[in-house]
Amino acid sequence: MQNNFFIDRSLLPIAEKVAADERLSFDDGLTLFRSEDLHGVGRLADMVRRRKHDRKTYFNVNRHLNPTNYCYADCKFCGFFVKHNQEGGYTHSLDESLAVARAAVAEGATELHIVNGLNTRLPFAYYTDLLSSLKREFPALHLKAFTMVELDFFAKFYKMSDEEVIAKLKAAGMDSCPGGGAEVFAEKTRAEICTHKTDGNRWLDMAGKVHAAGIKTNATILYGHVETTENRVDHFVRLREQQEKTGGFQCFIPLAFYPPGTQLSHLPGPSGIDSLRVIAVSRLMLDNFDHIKAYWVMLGKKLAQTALHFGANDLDGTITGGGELMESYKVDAEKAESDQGASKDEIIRLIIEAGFEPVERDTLYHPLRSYAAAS
Ligand code: V47
Repeated sequence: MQNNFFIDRSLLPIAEKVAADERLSFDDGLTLFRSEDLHGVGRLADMVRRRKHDRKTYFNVNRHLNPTNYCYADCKFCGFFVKHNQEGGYTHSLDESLAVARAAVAEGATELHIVNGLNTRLPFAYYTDLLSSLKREFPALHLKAFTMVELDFFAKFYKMSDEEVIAKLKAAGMDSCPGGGAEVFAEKTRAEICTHKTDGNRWLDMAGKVHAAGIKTNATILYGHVETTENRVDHFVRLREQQEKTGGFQCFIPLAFYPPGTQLSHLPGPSGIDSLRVIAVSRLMLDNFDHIKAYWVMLGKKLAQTALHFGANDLDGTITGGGELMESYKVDAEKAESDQGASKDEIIRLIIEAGFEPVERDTLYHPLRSYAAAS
């Protein structure tokens, strides 16, 4: 039943908390996910989004680099990485990676987003040489490199302490870390989809150690596979608690599961409605995260644009091509529209069309340039 505020009655206690800027509980999270009033949930998320950022919507010019796709982890949701005994594996030489960076910088990229498979046939120097060579040639290029899962792998495989791994990578040029590898923290579900990988608590612990070293990171959730509603809310609450402790998360990115080519290809993947709901509930639950990203590569441009009205305030980067991992998940509609990603002009147009004000940012959310806002 609705009231004068056109919000379902069951959401009213939550609406009061949101208006008073109070923290929502685990049960509030479940209520938001289970509410039939998607508009109501979206309006509450929009209220928070506007309180934090008004109409500002951020994007950056970046490029993904995936130097090696060999990985021993065998995650069921992953359709990209391969094992050493399988076809289709590659490891870029240093020169190949530098060529990717060169092309990105020529196109105006301010960030390189670097993620790898867990490759058991490379020395640690492969990664430090990569970072230091990139920094030598492009001192101003921000290197957003390595997930918490990779850092955990480095510590165990190369027999170093976490602190040592982080310090060596930082010295070589790691400026911040992307949010991948979080998937779903809840133990039972995580064990079902990624048996051989860093567990949820270890992921959070490593993020805390990276924050303690003065390095910002992002966080993600992979949704729309076998996870439950409780798993989603649990994920938000654990991230929120970690943020209270170490405060280094910049941005949260819900990642819509893309089934083709994975061991879970029989699943349908999340609907557009579900994606809007995950974005809105994450905005409402993660009150101590500044930014929520609608990652257009996986959502599709039109849904990402809509998500700006459901709590998201960032569209991520333009992706000027070359990131094998992300290219492989780009939704089919987007592939048909453009194999080259989105141009800066297109991202700006998407944001203005949605009624927001585009702000080009660097990786650490310093504004670089604002564009004419929609009136
Ligand atoms: O960790 C893997 C996810 C992540 C699939 O920090 C899949 O700014 C959908 O973390 N369908 C890597 N998703 C990407 C990532 C990311 C992307 C954009 C921005 C940032 C950031 C981080 O992609 C993996 C995993 O969770 N993933 N397989 C799939 N089939």
